[in-house]
Amino acid sequence: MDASLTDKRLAPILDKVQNGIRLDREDGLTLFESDDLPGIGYVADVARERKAGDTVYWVRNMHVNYTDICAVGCKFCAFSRIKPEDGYVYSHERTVDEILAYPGNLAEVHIVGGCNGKIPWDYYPEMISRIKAARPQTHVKAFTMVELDFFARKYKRPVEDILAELKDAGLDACPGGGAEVFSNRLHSYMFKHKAGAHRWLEVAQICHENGIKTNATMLFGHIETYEERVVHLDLLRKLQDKTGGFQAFIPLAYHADNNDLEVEHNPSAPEILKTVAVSRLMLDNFEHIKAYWILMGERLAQVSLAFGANDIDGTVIQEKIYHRAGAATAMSVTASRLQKMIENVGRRPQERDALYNIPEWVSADTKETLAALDA
Ligand code: V47
Ligand code: SF4
Repeated sequence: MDASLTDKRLAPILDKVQNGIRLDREDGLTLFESDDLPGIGYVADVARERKAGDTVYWVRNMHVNYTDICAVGCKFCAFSRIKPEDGYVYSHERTVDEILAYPGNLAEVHIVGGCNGKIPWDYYPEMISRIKAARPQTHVKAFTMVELDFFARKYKRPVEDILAELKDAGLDACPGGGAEVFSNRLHSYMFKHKAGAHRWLEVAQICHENGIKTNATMLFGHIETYEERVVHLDLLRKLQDKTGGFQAFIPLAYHADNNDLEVEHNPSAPEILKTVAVSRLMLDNFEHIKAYWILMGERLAQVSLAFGANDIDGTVIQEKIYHRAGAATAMSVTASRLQKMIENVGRRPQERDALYNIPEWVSADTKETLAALDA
């Protein structure tokens, strides 16, 4: 047995990974149930190296949470405000001002908000077209599957129509939030008033079939079981086999403050690392596993690069969802600090846009560097 493994049940899993054989649900469960964290990390690192080499992606991005008013009432959510008078809706001027205030190049704006029944439909395409007019180079990654489902129900239009109009306005991709855990048990207890597993996956499939790439997430570390986590990952993998439309998977560690769920503690660092690793191993058809430093902290995000992650997300600027739920991390980091975080653990930072292409300004820099070398 490989000396890096103390749990002998991991040996056949490592063997499968080394031979490019897909892990099954039972393997996923074995991994989650194992206490051999270094061993799990080792196996995930082998998978990461085969898939992504030494490159770690990062992005110049910012978040816009256009409204916090939401009557859905998910038990774990500290972000939403039920009464309109307690919350806000950004005017387009405010959104554009925030976006223009970003210093220098901006590759991606990440836009999510509550399901606010008082907003008229036109608000959404107009928000995107105003952003595009203000910053034509910036990709707009906006609206989770939950928001798209809400729009379809609220404005009584098929998701396909909604997407077509948003695409015309400039939508480039969708974020991966709102998936929570694909479990009927948890859906009816924790977030019964929004899309469950079947609808979330159906809307994602519609996005992919209409040329819009999306991300996927899993909210873990509360009352879900390991079996439920494995089912979640397996369902994502099945849809990815069908459409190839997912770009990145982001494991979202539960934050316990200021919400209605009777779980008072956050998952531990080992549990977070294990979940990153098992995600990398189960999601063999996902190119990118993202360590979201905002919820892990910078140090743990760096460590997670040895547990299967190959993307560390972005500069962010102003994060509300996790900070209202108790995150003690900073609200933003500079581009140079992000790159240093990656370099300091021996990996190669690669700047990206929302579609994992290299932004134009990087190509220009590279050309300049090459020209300087030739001179
Ligand atoms: O949808 C809400 C989750 C998500 C809590 O696609 C919570 O690139 C933990 O999806 N504890 C929003 N999680 C964040 C998100 C995301 C983040 C970064 C990048 C991308 C991407 C997506 O956060 C929500 C929900 O699943 N969430 N409350 C909480 N108390
Ligand atoms: Fe609303 Fe999203 Fe919060 Fe649920 S997680 S209450 S849908 S803002």
